Amino acid sequence: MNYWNPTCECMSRDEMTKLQLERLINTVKRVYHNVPFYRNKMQQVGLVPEDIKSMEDLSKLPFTTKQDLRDNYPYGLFATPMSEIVRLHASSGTTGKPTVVGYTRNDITTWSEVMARTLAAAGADKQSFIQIAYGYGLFTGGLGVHYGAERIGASVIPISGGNTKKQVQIMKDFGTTVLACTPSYALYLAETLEEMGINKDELKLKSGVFGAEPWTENMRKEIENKLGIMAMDIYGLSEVIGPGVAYECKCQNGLHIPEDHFIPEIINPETGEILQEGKSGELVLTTITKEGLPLIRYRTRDVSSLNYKKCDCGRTLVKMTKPCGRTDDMLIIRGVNVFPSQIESVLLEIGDTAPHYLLIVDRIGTLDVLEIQVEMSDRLFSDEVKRLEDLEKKIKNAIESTLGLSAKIRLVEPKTIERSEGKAKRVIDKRNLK
Ligand code: DLL
Repeated sequence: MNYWNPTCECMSRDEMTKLQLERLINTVKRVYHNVPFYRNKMQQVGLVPEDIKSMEDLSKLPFTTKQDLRDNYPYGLFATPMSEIVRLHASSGTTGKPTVVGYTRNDITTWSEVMARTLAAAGADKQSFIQIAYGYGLFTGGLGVHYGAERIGASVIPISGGNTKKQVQIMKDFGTTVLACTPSYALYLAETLEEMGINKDELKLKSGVFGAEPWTENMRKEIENKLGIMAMDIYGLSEVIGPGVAYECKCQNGLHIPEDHFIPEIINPETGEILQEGKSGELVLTTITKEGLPLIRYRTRDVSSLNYKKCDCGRTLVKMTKPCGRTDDMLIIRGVNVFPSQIESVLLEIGDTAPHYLLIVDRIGTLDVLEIQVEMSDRLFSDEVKRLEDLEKKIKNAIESTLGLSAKIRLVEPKTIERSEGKAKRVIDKRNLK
């Protein structure tokens, strides 16, 4: 069922563990000898590469964090001479210096491989027309999908982000079958399609690979209905490779991690303790084939859990649950922990509004206040005031009963919340907590 590499995607657990251990041992040796940062960290806890003999020994190794990458900016954690690096990308971090990542020629091959698996799982093949509306540039989205699409032999449409009307026109004229962009941009495209008077049935779109930001099951339904496609979640982060770190299959109930390249763990973010299968916590990833920038136990800050049961699609690769947010994106409002995605889920469940919203958190005196701005649908906008007030109340009650949080709801006019062409900005936190 749509495998790109059945040998690796459907390998038995024993074989996989054997392969992983061999690759892990090599990676640890390589970073110990080539990267002073890793050598120092291992020496601090009294470890030498020969101590890593089984998969359980992975937990002896120290974690690596984004701060470590920043402290060693730009190239301090690279494990090969710069002459072997054929590409640099950088993370889209909004605070501080960006983190720089480097790829050797083999790393680009690995990236193409994991992205080919991602696209094949979404039904793409040589006959596909893949419109890549992720940004090209230092962001890994555009080029990452590009490599996978070329590897598969599909016809690539490298349009990059933005220019939304033109995107729709091209989608129609070129016969795009697979769309690649952020889920928020997919919605914007769907909205623009409507505005341009084009019916989804006039398109050839079959599926989309959406990621780079958290999105809910309700958002998935919205995109699938509006575009008439299967919307697949894809996950990744530049530090680890970019997109290609995990991908959904047609079962759409978790994202497969190519474990022959990346080893996942879930930890309690407060204590660092490893959590059992099924428990939710921070995802930690170790790369075992990367050459340019190998990462040992990298703390992603993304919240997820793991499931090792064989999937109905036949893949044996572990699945991670849809990341619901980042430990550092979690808002704490009057002591209640909330992820923006939980609010999104409630809003879309109610359904009378457009899927565009903004959360504004402020502190008045000592009290945190949350305002949720939600766009009305066109239909609702022309409705009577009474119905709007009722809807505001309904949303307020739903947020209160599901999240235990009282919020001020403000229905705003259609098309007033800024649309995003890349990662959406959903939260404005005015509290100055740092
Ligand atoms: O966003 C790589 C990517 C490009 C992934 C295109 C998927 C598609 P960064 O800019 O380094 O890399 O941002 C990585 O984005 O740690 C998550 O917090 C978030 N993220 C990425 N994919 C998902 C997803 C790219 N499917 C950060 N669901 C990660 C939720 C996601 N969050």
